[in-house]
Amino acid sequence: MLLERLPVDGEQAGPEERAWVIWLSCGGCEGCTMSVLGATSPRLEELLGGGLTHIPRIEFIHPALSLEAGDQYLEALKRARLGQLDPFILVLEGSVFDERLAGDGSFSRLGQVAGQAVAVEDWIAWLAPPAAAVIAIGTCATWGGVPAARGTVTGAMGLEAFLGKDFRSRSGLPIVNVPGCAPNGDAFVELLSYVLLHLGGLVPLELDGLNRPLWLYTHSTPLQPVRGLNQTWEEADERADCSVPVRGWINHLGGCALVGGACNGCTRPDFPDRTLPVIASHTPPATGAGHVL
Ligand code: FSX
Repeated sequence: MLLERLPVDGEQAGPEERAWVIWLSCGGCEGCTMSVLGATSPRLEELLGGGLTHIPRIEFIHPALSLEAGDQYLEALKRARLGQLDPFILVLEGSVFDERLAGDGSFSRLGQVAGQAVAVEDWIAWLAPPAAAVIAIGTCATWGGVPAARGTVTGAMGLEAFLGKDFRSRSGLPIVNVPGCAPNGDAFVELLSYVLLHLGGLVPLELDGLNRPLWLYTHSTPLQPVRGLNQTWEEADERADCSVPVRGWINHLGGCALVGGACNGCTRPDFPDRTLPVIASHTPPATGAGHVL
């Protein structure tokens, strides 16, 4: 799918000087954040410093990395909801929980609004429609991932399942999916740069049938059994689309399939139940049976 820049009626396309990235975190391990911190080309700091041609300087509203923590972080979310941070890109890390299953509690409480406790899913529902673009980083946020594995009691799901496949951000973009557990940090920061250029009307944004950046998921690698899981593949040629076998993990170094490690298919929608069925394979030993390490 080739998405051309939207100019909304009467609006002039062109790069902004400043934009906000609002990062929400829900059901995940924060590995996506760690991955993005390691990006080298470009580095996240280059976006924050505003040194990249035609790319606006980024104000990064992140639950752990922003200087504005606690109430100040929430204040930024409230300002975005009121249209006071414009344009902003919404990024979700981690899967969305089904708060209807939480009874009187909550799986993901994030502050209060008008004295009422709110959950991350409320913030997503408020902030996704006015966002210029919405990006799901990591397999948890795209397809549900590990928190949605067999046996979950939280109803964990990906962002598309929560907002609907037909969701479009204010600029007309679908949710941009960047799967991987965790995804390559370079790939994500590069995508963020492209989205900003696209919103400025400078480049097209090419997505594939799963709304992944087309140029990042063109290479596929064969799945390999993970040691210790007695895994075999019925299909000889099961594969996963991933940038790591070509680009490595950080700065073209490291990364599972690039260094001879097993590919457990972490970018696939059926990860982990189909490709890394840890929960099905490892039943806890009976009390007193001891552990074999
Ligand atoms: Fe998920 Fe992010 Fe896997 Fe972790 O938080 S994609 S569990 S490596 O890093 O969402």
